[in-house]
Amino acid sequence: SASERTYIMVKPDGVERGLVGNILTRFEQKGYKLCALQMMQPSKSLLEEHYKDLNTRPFFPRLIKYMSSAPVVGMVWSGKNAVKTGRKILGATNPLDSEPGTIRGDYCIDVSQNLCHGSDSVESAEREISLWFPAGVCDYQRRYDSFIYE
Ligand code: DAT
Ligand code: MG
Repeated sequence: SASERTYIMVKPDGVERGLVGNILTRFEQKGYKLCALQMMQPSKSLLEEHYKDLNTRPFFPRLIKYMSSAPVVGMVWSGKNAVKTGRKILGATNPLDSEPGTIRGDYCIDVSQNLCHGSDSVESAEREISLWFPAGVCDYQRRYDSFIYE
């Protein structure tokens, strides 16, 4: 439905490289609705909770260290198929496999510095949105939606 939500995050490398506007613009121009936007320096415990499914993986300590190396910019976008299409806009996890035209395909090379995060299912999106935006996000009607949806 048009109210499907996803959590998209510009990682520290994306913030430091000045790619926040570029990443945000792709979701805006696609037609998704911005529901929340925040810059923050996440704590290790928040990152460990965010990535808890990966905590047995060998790269986990490096992942947490990288993710806490600079601020991140988190966003909530809503719209039809936001989770799956959001992942397509980001590109494959490993930038070596990401198609040109995707964010990762266009701007990075190493899987350990792949610029952005996107929720992988509706359930994880809702979990991540509650985790990163415990006070809630904006809910509003957008007149522009009549140009996006039939
Ligand atoms: P995604 O971010 O596409 O959802 P994921 O959830 O499997 O991918 O992994 C989370 C992040 O962890 C990923 O964006 C980059 C890092 N990562 C994944 N696999 C890795 C690997 N083999 N080596 C180093 N970092 C890795
Ligand atoms: Mg993931």
